[in-house]
Amino acid sequence: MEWWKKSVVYQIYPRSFFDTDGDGVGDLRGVTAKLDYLGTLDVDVLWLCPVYQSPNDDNGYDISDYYAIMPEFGSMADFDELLAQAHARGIRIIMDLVVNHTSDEHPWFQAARQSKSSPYRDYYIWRGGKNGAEPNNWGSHFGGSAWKYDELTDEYFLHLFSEKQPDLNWENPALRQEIYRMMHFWLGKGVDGFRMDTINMLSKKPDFPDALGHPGRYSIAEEHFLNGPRLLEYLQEMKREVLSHYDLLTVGEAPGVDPAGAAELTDPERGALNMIFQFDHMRLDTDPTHPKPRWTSVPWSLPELRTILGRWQTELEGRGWNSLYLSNHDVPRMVSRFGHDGEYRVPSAKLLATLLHTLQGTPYIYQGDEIGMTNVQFGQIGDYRDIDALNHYREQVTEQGGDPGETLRQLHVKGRDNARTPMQWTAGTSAGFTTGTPWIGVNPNYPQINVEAALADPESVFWYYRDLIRLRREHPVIVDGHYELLLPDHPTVYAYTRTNADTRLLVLLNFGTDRAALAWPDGFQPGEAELLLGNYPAELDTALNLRPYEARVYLRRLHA
Ligand code: TEU
Repeated sequence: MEWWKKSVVYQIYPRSFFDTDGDGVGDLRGVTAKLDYLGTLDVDVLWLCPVYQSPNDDNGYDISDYYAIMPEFGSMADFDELLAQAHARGIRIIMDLVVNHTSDEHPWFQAARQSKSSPYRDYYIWRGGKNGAEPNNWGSHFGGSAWKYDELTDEYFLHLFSEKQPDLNWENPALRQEIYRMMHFWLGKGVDGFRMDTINMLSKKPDFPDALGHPGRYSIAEEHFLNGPRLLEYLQEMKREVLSHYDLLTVGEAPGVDPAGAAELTDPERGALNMIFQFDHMRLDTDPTHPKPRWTSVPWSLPELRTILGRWQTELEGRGWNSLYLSNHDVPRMVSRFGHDGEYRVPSAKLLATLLHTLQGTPYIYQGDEIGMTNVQFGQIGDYRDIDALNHYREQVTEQGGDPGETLRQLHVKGRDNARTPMQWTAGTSAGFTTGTPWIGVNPNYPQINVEAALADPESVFWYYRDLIRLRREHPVIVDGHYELLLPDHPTVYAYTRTNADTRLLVLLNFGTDRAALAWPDGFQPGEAELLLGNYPAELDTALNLRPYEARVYLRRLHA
């Protein structure tokens, strides 16, 4: 079995992880300093969000030099040291690969915009205007048009994200070779793979048709740039030229991909990647008919979550491989979104962790989730840092005169800064994240929720994660077992088995705040199976009656 199927990945957002030089910004030495902590958690792989040189319009997702480290994060020597120290502990490191766009401050773009005859012109996507306006009605993910007019050459360039993130033109073979060369540079240093940013946006429909989308001036033209005509061809080329020469973990961020599409991308022969991040469950609590679905929040239901996750389990089995995640740096904290961040914070954080670690696929833990960090409610827009949040507020409030309180509430529930507040290490000043002024406010709940307290409490969320990670190593059925749903109609309980040749695992998850009385599933009567892990003290009674947010994992040997 490939190592990346057996691994647990821990995602680090370096800016918010740990600051060693007091400038209020996390750094690479901060990651190195916490390797022992990560070793205690026992994760196998670290995914570093972008650490390359960047003007930080979108916190490193706007790269101005792929071969240099962002000075705020340290130097290339710091990076080499981190990689060596991680490897010495048996921890692998994957990098973020952001190649749908660069920063507008990248020398390629600087040259490209100077003249239509620059050899770099065609590294980006330029079009003339239409009737004195943008070439089409495509909207940017961060608001406004996806085209920006550049007076130097009287043309528009495409930016699916901020206007400081011009899209690269993958149609250009010279550009593709530059990217492969850069990938070899990092892989040559010994990095163990890539998380590929917005990878299914690389191929746009060449005629750039108008978006069908919503009425209104601009709309996000997913149907014209997701999974485009040449995507698989580009990725197969990347595999041939780069990926196949190393032993790597590759995971592509791929919104709008269904299981059939994922199977195509991750098929060991015809595909190119090990796995993708799918987005179906991230859209569960949004209103798709709204012009800005991402900022809406509608109640989600367990039956829908179960249907989505189950579909991915079943349809990808034997064809590709799943990645498992409930949060990352772009979405709210998972305990606030899918659990209960009040009274049941601890049991619900453990319940979600159980789900994350017992489905088939590779689990991704987002920093801070292992101590049950929650969303934050900043009181004013000035406390927010994310370009997406700031643009949204500007559009809603400043430009359209909307209600500031309502917009702030949207940021409280859905904003990306929820996940980006500093990692809470101690109950001391700034949660022990920095001795300086943190670049973004610390969540005020840090005196209760922090690593120091978690490590000291044997019942903490942290030690429960550590147990889950170890179970994965002890019981191959967690990696390879076939998934089967039980209790398909239960309103609050998600129950499933995972079965391989000699073992069956039973997972019971009560997503409700009420008790749930169940019949014992076949073969799991008291005495027939072993309780491997649970988030409440074991009950001695013989009835099966799950407590609020209770999670249990049982194991049964199939051949005595
Ligand atoms: O995200 C791309 C993506 O598809 C979204 O989830 C995006 O964050 C959302 O539409 C806007 O809120 C990736 C990165 O993970 C994100 O941090 C970057 O901002 C983005 O690409 C651009 O590089």
